[in-house]
Amino acid sequence: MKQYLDLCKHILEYGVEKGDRTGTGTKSVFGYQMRFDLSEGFPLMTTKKTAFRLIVSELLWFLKGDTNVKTLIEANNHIWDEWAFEKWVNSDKYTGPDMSNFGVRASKDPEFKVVLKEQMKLFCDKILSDESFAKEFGDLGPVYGRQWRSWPTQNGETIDQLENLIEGIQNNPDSRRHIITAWNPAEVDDMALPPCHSFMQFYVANGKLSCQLYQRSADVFLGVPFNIASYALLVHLIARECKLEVGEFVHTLGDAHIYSNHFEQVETQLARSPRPLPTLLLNEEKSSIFDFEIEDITIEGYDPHPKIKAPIAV
Ligand code: THF
Repeated sequence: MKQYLDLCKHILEYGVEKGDRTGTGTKSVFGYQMRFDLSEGFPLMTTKKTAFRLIVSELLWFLKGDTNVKTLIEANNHIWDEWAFEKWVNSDKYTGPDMSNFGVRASKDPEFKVVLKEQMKLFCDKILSDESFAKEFGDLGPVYGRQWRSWPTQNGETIDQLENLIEGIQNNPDSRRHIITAWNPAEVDDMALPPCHSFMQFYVANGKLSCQLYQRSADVFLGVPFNIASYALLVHLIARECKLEVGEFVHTLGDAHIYSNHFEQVETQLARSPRPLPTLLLNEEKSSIFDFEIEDITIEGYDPHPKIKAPIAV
């Protein structure tokens, strides 16, 4: 994962200091590209321990067309909690302690962080136990799953971009239209967070399937390791269904930034040497990408450096 470490170095060296929506502050560059040859091993970060099971449950959640955090919370995956929680605490029905601007406040005020954790726990418990609450406040709006599997058209129908993509790759591999877009301008304002990984294109040559992703906004320390592994997994799943080998994952970044409260963690990671990449194992018995469950997807030979903790910007 030298490519990733080079990206971190590049931002620290050439990035400009830039304010952002979350109020955290970043160092940022615009436009950067990495390439991962997926035949050389599965690109899961080895310079810090990265929770593969969270990456799997998130991708399966997208693939099933789901947009409600309930499914993730049931899988003990909490990476999307903040965005549902934000909708909840900004609603009329929330009567607990003031949670305005909770992301920035938690990073500056340890006492507030305790209160926030309590409220988040209450929120998650209610999502799990109260179905109508989960329906109303667990949903993130028309985010990835909705756009990938049921993009709404003007005449009231929906487009399954993923199914069309797979059919296209199987029937017309040379096509230059193997595209899925999550960026739906008509619905962006209804999403809890507009898509960061917004546009992907697939490509078939020499019996190998490649994918390029355009990511408009890249949280390089926390998000990007997840994004790389997630898209690598997606390529493996589609390649398997289309009886192709895996080619490259090309990762193109728009605003690529390191948050100011991640600088130290990045330095820690840069001081470590990459280790051999793990291998992905997929359950041979599952025939379709739509049938995969969490336990069908595992990795072997993963021996990373220890985890590095960092706060997420909301
Ligand atoms: N918002 C921000 N600011 N950054 C992002 O990367 C991001 N995402 C998704 C939506 N909004 C975002 C959510 N993805 C973690 C990782 C990925 C996320 C959200 C959070 C995270 O905190 N990872 C930690 C701990 C994980 C754990 O073990 O619980 C880590 O160390 O990896 C980008 O699509």
